[in-house]
Amino acid sequence: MAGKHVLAVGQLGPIHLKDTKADAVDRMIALLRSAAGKGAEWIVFPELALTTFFPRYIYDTPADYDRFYEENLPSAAMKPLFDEALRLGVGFYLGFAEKIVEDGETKRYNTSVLVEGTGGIIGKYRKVHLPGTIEPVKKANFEHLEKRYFDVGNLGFNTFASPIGKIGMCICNDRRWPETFRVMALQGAEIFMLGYNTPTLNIHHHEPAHLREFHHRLSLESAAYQNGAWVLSAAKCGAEDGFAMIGGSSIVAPTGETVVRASGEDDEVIAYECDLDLGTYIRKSVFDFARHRRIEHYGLITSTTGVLDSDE
Ligand code: ING
Repeated sequence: MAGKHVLAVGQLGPIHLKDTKADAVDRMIALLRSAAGKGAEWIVFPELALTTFFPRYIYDTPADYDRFYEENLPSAAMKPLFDEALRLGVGFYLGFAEKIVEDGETKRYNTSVLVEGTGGIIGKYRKVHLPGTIEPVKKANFEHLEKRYFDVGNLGFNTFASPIGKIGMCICNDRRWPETFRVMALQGAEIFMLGYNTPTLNIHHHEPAHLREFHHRLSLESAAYQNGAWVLSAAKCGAEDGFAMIGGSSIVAPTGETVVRASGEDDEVIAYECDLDLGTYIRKSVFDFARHRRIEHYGLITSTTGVLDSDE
């Protein structure tokens, strides 16, 4: 797909435990309207955009945490957003916690969905790279328990045809793994959309605070350049019940340059006229996969998980 399209990112500020899903949806509808006012054809919302980032808390039974999940698509909570997007003719990416019965088993996924401006659901993705732990580490006044509350995504990394071109989706920690983007770029992805909730404090390793934003930006700019694609990222950020998460929602060009970034840590729309042809030149020169890649030397990437013979 060629040509220029105005695309937007709808950053969300904090969602507190006391906030309802309807509160979150009302805020996203306001962002949607603002994006439409800027001529946007699509808007990207954050990961787990309907609730607070609940994997920071310790819950013992599904009865304690099932309230954070959606059991239908669209769920009753999401429906007003779906309806308004259809009325405005704007497509969107939405992150949410998904609870579903598959082959007779209850599964829970950290999921994102792609909905076209004509209302059709054109894609779904379930987060593959789940950070954190199953059991609490008790090193700070919060945890990171995505491995406790979500199953590993079982849909893989796919691309989805849309009126603005081939879209690839991922979620938060996925952006730190180059395999995420390469697998979708090998399927023709021209635009990557992702949401994230990234705590400012790393509870697993001592890390200077400035590195959080740097690694976020580095991951996206590298992905954009090395795959010749646009990258749109939406934060849910600010202090949720006092637990701070980074902002930095951004739109990155296929050259690897961040062309627009959110300025604050509250609800905010950023938009940019993305020239899809900018990606074409990157993919037909420095990263012309067909001409330059040598897969006969890449076998270890899919044949081994950790470092060979490592005693680390
Ligand atoms: N959050 C964080 C992220 O990957 C994290 C967790 C931060 C892991 C920094 C490692 C380093 O942005 C989610 N939700 O994945």
